[in-house]
Amino acid sequence: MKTRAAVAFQAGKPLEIVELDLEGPKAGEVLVEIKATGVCHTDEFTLSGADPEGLFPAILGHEGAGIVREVGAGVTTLKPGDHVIPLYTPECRQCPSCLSRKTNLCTAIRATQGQGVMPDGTSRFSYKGQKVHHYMGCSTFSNFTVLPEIALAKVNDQAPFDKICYIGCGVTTGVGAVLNTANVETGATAIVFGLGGIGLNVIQGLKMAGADMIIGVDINNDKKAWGERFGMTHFVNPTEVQGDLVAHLVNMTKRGADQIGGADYTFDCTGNVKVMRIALEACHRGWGQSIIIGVAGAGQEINTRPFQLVTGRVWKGTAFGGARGRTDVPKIVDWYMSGKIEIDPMITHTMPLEDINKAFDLMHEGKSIRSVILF
Ligand code: NAD
Ligand code: AHE
Ligand code: ZN
Repeated sequence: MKTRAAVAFQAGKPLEIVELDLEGPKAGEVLVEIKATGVCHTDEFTLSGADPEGLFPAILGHEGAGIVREVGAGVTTLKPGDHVIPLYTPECRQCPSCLSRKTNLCTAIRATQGQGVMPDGTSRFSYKGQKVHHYMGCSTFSNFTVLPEIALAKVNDQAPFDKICYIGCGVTTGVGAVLNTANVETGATAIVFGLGGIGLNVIQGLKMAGADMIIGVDINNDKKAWGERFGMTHFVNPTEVQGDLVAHLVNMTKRGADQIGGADYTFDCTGNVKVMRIALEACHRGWGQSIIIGVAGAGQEINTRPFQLVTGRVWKGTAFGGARGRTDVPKIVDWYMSGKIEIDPMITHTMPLEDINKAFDLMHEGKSIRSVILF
């Protein structure tokens, strides 16, 4: 069949809207009509050329929602008409990682996913006879896409696609980092670096967990009102801080008889390795945990004095907020439907596929929280 998609032909170049050829689903695969997709900073990261796994040409996009149109042989858990969210972190429930119960990082198809192909080693997309790569196993910047059955979460069919697509990455990552990875307790003190599409969901998760002090840090002053809208209690713009930012944050979080400052939990939602160091060092001595969410470019490394860890600070990372997609994503959709979490205000812009490059411009200009493409 034919499908309309935004194709990344080259790193650093705008996406091009073209009509491609799409092969139907093979055994264990599912054809999905994408109805809406968010544009995440990770799409920008890969398009920029900074992603060591970046492949071109490719159809980017990993934050979608849509409807099953056809299933391949052997597919038992989905049928045409089901509403689904694609999962860049699948859940096979059979691999050693899934069975370990210690991680959400299913390994069933990770190797081929990173090579931009389906589990059988081939791509379903082609343009003028040339192969076009899949991306993060999802390729939601295409009106139709093919995914493995284990990479689809079946969700409430009353939920609006233009909102729940955000659960395919940003919402689940931010809220999950708090509830699954950090396991934040009531009364905690937290610092969130980067108040974008992920950071605001970290704040939303911190509020749900009952954190008392929630400090947001961003170089863009427009993000102050955004953070406050979701429960941030204090805002810091590092460019306006006199002296050392770590000392400033530690000072703000001084409490208890010994007046030792530092946050119980910090979250990097910037992808900047210098910020990651500050986030670790702004943690409380003895127990503070810093969670890395941001994705850093090829060749970038994190640094700190080992003494920071010797004295009890913990560095952790999280992918997809530690969520097991087929189990957790339908629940998060239900949280949205029952009003337990908010999504609507964070979707600041919607546009047709033809305008997708505007979504990247808005992100670069710091003007959007999430742009959503409607098919
Ligand atoms: P975004 O562009 O919406 O937000 C980034 C925010 O960081 C912006 O508000 C920006 O002003 C702020 N910022 C930039 N530099 C800063 C600095 N030095 N100090 C403080 N704030 C700064 O991006 P997003 O969609 O929220 O994504 C954030 C990061 O999370 C990206 O690196 C993305 O690739 C990554 N990510 C990771 C996962 C995961 O599973 N680990 C999932 C989604 C996104
Ligand atoms: N390809 C990059 C890494 C990118 C990365 O870390 N991706 C996150 C999701 S970001 C979603 O917006 C992730 O899930 N990582 C786990 C995994 O298995 O990819 C690189 O540096 O090579
Ligand atoms: Zn993402």
